[in-house]
Amino acid sequence: MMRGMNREDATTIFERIATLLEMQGENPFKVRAYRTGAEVVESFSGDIMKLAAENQLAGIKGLGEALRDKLHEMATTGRLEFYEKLKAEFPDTIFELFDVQGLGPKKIAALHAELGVSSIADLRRACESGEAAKLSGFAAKTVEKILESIAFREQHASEFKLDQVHALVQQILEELREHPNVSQAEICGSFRRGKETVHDLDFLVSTKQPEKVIEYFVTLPQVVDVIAQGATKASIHATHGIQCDLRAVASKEFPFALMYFTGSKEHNVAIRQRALNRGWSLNEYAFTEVPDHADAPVIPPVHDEADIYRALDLDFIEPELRENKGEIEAAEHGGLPRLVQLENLRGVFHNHTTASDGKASLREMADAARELGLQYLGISDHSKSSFQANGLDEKRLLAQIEEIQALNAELDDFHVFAGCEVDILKDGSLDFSDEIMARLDYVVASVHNVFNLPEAEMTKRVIRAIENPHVTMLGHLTGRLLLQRPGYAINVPAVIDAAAETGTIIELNASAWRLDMDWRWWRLAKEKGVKCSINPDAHSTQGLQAVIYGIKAARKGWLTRNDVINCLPMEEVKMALGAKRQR
Ligand code: DGT
Ligand code: CA
Ligand code: CA
Ligand code: ZN
Repeated sequence: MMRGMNREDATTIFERIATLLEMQGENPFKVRAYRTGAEVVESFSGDIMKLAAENQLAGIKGLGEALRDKLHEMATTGRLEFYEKLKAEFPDTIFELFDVQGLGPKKIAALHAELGVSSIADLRRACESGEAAKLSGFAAKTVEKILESIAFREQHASEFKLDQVHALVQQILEELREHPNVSQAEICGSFRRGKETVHDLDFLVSTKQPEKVIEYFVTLPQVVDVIAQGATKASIHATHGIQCDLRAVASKEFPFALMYFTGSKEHNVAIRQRALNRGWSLNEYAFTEVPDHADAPVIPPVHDEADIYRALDLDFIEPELRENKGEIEAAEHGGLPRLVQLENLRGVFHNHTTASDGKASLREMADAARELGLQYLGISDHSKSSFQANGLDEKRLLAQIEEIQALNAELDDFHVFAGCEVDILKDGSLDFSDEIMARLDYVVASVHNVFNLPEAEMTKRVIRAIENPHVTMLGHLTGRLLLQRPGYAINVPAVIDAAAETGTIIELNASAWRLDMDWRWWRLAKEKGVKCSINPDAHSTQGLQAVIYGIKAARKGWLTRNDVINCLPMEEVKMALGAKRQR
């Protein structure tokens, strides 16, 4: 079945139409009609896209006939011809401006009309020359924020999020493994180490026919252009413009090359030093004896990566841990953790439905979670202050709890937990009363607005929220959006301490945009006894798949299944959710 557009996309399109029309100098009433239309679509209580699909929009205040028709078209076809045509009248670069944080549609229109700004490059020039500051509505602070946002984007311009590359990696590995001359194929580099973003992808194969395999690689369907091609290596650009390197080695070199190209560089340097200390040099092809080293032991045979570590008297170090952050010392004395695996997950919390800003209904989400082999699903739609996300008020929340109870009565061997993603307000109070939260199985508390508080104030705000006994877990701790905006200023160790003291779980938000709390903090959290919940923050059935990224990040944070509450079976997880209220 073809899916129409969701509310969020339709809102964005109306907003963009308003801005584009404004740039063209259209009649202000027409511009305002689209802007109002966007607000109506965004805040309408009820499934406006469903009504649009069924032509049931008549009588809704703020939506004239022209807009109703357009909504119908979007809801039924998933696109809008009028918008496509309008868009085509502008340079593509104009849309870069819409992604700049702190730059709303009104400002974009003013910049375009007054200064002819139609790309990020133009915008930077206008800000740096002082021209932008002369426009009304552009305080010095605004201009400064815009420049910061441009710099952040540029700094991360050559990085990719995991959702942009994950499927590509699987496809290319599959294609390489299908080739008759390939005996082994692996992905190395930062991707294998589970980094939250990657610069490029490093593939490795073992083969006796490197030229044939290289020739095959550069003609794969995902290849956009070939950067370089040699006898044993090649580099290409693939989908989204990401660079993919391929190395071809002989079978006996494969474990050495796999370890070398997995990195990290810092891990490799430390391992190489360890080899040198016993009289062996180690490179991407082999161990070799250092000449004149008097008492070097005999080099043992190596068939896989584990043999390399074993030869150096180390336990096997999982790729995610190879950052030279204590993993080598731990591997000397059996001190490495047994890392959590995707198969250990029994359920997921923090998921949205059409009741707020999700694309799938409660039942569709439950069916999808069950199909993934999970035993339980936690729903946590937004609370009322998140009006831009159609957050639920008390009445709608209580109705949803009843809907969930009815669904549970129907389902055997699967359970839906009734939760809510409750906004942490500016002063650290919560969007719902204790009385309302007490009706829920669990609460995820998150910051969704007022990001610009000083660090001390933001820290106090979040700590006040987690001191509430009904706050089961803390959502996306820093609010960062990878490659788009840094997190807000907050003292993470202080929050971890408070979570430990109050028995609050911290979320590992698994969305490829977030991966927040960051993997670099989890060892500290675990040391303090804080539990993790790997939360997909799914806004669609597809969104549940984000747990894959969350597992990578959890592994990178040294977490085991015992550290992650959603590895618990049904009865135990119920107790874990209730534990804080019982304290
Ligand atoms: P990125 O930036 O996301 O691509 O990160 P990586 O770690 O994938 O970095 P990349 O692609 O430059 O190199 C892949 C691996 O190759 C790296 O993790 C370790 C290894 N490697 C690359 N250059 C060197 C080097 O100069 N010395 C050592 N020891 N290892 C290197
Ligand atoms: Ca790489
Ligand atoms: Ca590379
Ligand atoms: Zn959220």
